[in-house]
Order: sequence, then C-alpha cells, then structure tokens
Amino acid sequence: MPSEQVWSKLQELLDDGLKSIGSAADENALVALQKRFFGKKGEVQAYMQHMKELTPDERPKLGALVNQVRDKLEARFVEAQKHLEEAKMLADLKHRRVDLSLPGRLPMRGAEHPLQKTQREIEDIFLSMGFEIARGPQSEWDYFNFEALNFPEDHPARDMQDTLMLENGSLLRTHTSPVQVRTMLCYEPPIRIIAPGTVYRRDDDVTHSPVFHQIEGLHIEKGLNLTHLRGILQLFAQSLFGKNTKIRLRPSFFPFTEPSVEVDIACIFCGQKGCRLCKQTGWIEILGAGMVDPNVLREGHIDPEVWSGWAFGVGIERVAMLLHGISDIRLFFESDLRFLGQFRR
Ligand code: 2U9
Repeated sequence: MPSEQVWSKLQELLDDGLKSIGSAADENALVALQKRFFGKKGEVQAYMQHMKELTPDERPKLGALVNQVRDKLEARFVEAQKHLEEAKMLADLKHRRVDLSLPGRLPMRGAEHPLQKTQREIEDIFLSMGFEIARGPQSEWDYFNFEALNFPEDHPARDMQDTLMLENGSLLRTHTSPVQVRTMLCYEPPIRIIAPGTVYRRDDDVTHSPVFHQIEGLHIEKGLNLTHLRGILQLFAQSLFGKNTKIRLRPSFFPFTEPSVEVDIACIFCGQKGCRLCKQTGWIEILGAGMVDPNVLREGHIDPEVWSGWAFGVGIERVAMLLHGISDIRLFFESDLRFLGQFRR
C-alpha cells in the first residue's frame, strides 16, 4: 500500500474508533471494541504489518503515528468506561433510593433468661437478709443426697424410677440439699445460706421437667423456732409477690425436717375469690419448709441440743411460672426467642 494511503487509512481508523468507542452502548460493547482495536490481531496492530512496504525513513514516522492513534483511542476508551460506570450508578440510584433519614437497624439485643432473672431476684432477697450463696456438685453420692438427709433405705425417691443414677454409682442430685449437708460439715454454726442450682428427677409433663432449678435455704442458730421461719418466709413472699401478700403454713412431711410445712400465698390472681389457678381454694402453694430434723443436724456434726435450724426449698420454674403467668414449663427450655424476648428489662 502506498504511504499516502496508509496515512489516510490510519486517519479513518482513528475517526471510526473514536466514534464507535464514544457511542458504545454498554460494557459488553466496550469489551468487543477493545478486542477489535487493541487485541493481538486487532486493527491497530495490523498497521504494523505495513512497515515493510515503507521506506526506512518512513518507518519510524508510521510507528509514531500508530502509537499516537493507539494512545488517543485508549484515552477515549477510558473516558467511555468512566462514562458508562457513572450512567450505571445514576440508573441504580434511581431504582434503589437510599433514605438517609431512616433510623439504623438495631442489632438483636439479648435478654436475661426468665429462670436466671427469677433466681437472681430470689437470691437478692435472701442476700439482703444476710444469707450467703453456697454451691455444690450436680453429680452426688447417695450419702449426701439421701442418707445424711434422713431418707429411709426403702424411700421411693432412692429408686431408679425416680432418680437418675450414673454409671460410677453416683447420681444426679434430686435437690440442692446435699449442698447444705456439705456446708454443715465444712463450717461451724451459725450458718445462714441459700443453695441455688440445677437438679434432676425422672419427671416430664407440662408442670414438671427432668431438669429443673431450686433454691434451698438453711438457717442454723441458737434458739430458732417456727416463728423465725414464718417471719423470714413472709418477708420473702412479700418481696417477691408484693407487700400485701399473705402466707399460710400447712402441716406436711419431709424426711429432713420435723415439723414440716407447705407454705401457701394468698392467690395473687383472684384476690382469694377462687380461680382456676388456685383451684378455687384462694391459696397457691409456693414452697416447702420445716425445722431441720435433729438426725440431719447430727449428720452435719452439729449438736441439736445446742443448735436448731430451719430450712426451705422452692422451685425456680414454679415461681417464674406464677410471676409471669406461664402455663407450660417446657417454654423455659425451648430457646424460642419470641418467648425469651418478653423478659427484656
Ligand atoms: C438440710 C436440711 C433441710 C430443704 C427443704 C423443702 C422443704 C421442700 C421442695 C420445694 C419444691 C422441693 O423444688 S421442690 O420440689 N422442697 O419442700 N426443702 S425443706 O430442707 C433441708 C435441706 C437441707 C441439711
């Protein structure tokens, strides 16, 4: 090809390239044009093959011109790319409007578990009365769970039907009472403790769970009698259920206390008119208590002639169900956030 023709063809290439790159409709079109002009077999490269048809002094001129054409096309290419990106962003913004005045999304907030909350509330009441918190193991020996607590050898609770036994001969504690036995053996009286914790029984229905939680209390001092028990449990019930809460004591039986009592509160739901929750009696049972049996004090190396004690036991699930009107114990253990979220402070 004669050199004049090369120059004019190169000019055509430049004009055509600038026009088509400038009017590329989208990114795909740009990519195709990039290949057409700048690819290894592209149109710009093709001009280099005309070198050999030129005289030696024309060759560097062609090289420089081809470079110029390539630089101009490349600049137009970068410009077109930027233009397309901006157009895309503007189109996006039209569709996805961002309202900067909207409030931010709050992260999920945790809540104290209702059983934890109830346990803490009960603990706080007894801590304010000078009791201390004691803890012990959940797998226990028969001695601490039953024998030291005056359970006869043939008591049904000692049966595998009622108690979860472990392979090494120990068992899952059925109440937190072994904590009090261990405390009596480790400390000199006077003793004023509460023992909160998880306990296990072979039991499973809407009001009983095989895993549940208790708080037991033990108060050992000289000269204690049932009136001390009554006074403190009255204060406890009033702190938990309201300052006008009345309590009553009914005779009962536990192997570890003598005498033993069940403690009821005047029904908080119907004001003692009689309802489904108090089974029309006007009273709701909340805990068991009694004067510590002399045999139990002796097992704890405490002389019943010198010291006397009273004790109580309360189920945390039962109190939480009463306080919040919950009718199915399984809700506490299902981790349903719709249930748990209601106990946010
Ligand atoms: C020692 C001496 C005495 C703890 C007591 C109860 C009465 C009682 C139940 C309440 C509901 C268990 O969770 S529940 O099913 N407990 O009625 N517990 S007196 O008496 C003790 C404990 C330890 C050394």
